[in-house]
Amino acid sequence: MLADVGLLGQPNAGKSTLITAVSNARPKIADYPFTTLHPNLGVVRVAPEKSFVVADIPGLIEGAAEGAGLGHQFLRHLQRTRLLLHVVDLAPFDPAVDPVAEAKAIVNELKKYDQELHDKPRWLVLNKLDMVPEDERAKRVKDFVKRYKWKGPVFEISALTREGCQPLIHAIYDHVATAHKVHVEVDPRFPDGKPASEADEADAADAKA
Ligand SMILES: Nc1nc2c(ncn2[C@@H]2O[C@H](COP(=O)(O)OP(=O)(O)O)[C@@H](O)[C@H]2O)c(=O)[nH]1
Ligand SMILES: [Mg+2]
Repeated sequence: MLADVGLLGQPNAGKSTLITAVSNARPKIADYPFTTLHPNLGVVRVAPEKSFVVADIPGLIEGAAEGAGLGHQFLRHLQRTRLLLHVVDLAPFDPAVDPVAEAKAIVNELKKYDQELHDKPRWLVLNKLDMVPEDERAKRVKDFVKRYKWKGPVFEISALTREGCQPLIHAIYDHVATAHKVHVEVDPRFPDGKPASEADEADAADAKA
């Protein structure tokens, strides 16, 4: 695994702003999308003993499955995460840009590249809600979800003002902590459970003797 969570979204969706808002990572905001091959990793601390790792994968664009914009490297990184957060700019500066079409284009790349990556748990994170007048937000979100035909989890945030970011990181932590547990329980190398500590290993040795 590279990280618990991978960020996915069009350039300018607000991935770097989000990872900066919730973690210790300090990527460049609004950087040229293809200046780095390497994902930015950030630790998100939910409570003193509770944290998870998030990876900001820059530069995922249409054509990535065919290798555009170093697409293969980025998609490969996403395979090594447990949960994908699909960040969508719900208030694009250019009114000709349709957020639904943008979102579909990215998901299409996942599907073309690897069905398993497409089928990985993926949550929708609708960003830049601060740019939408408060009395229009509910309608804008509802309309997006309907046209995008989305049935999974949806979070409404502003990475800039951090509105909605706390409920998101708590939900992620709960998901990731559960996924870890399930993973350990079904680890085929240890059908009787993985030795968790030296004490357990000593118990196992005692049992053999
Ligand atoms: N108003 C507003 N602007 C945002 C928000 N999130 C990101 N931005 C701006 O959108 C631009 C692109 O953000 P960035 O995080 O670099 O996007 P990335 O390409 O997905 O990493 C920057 O100018 C950010 O300041 C948000 O929630 N609200
Ligand atoms: Mg970025």
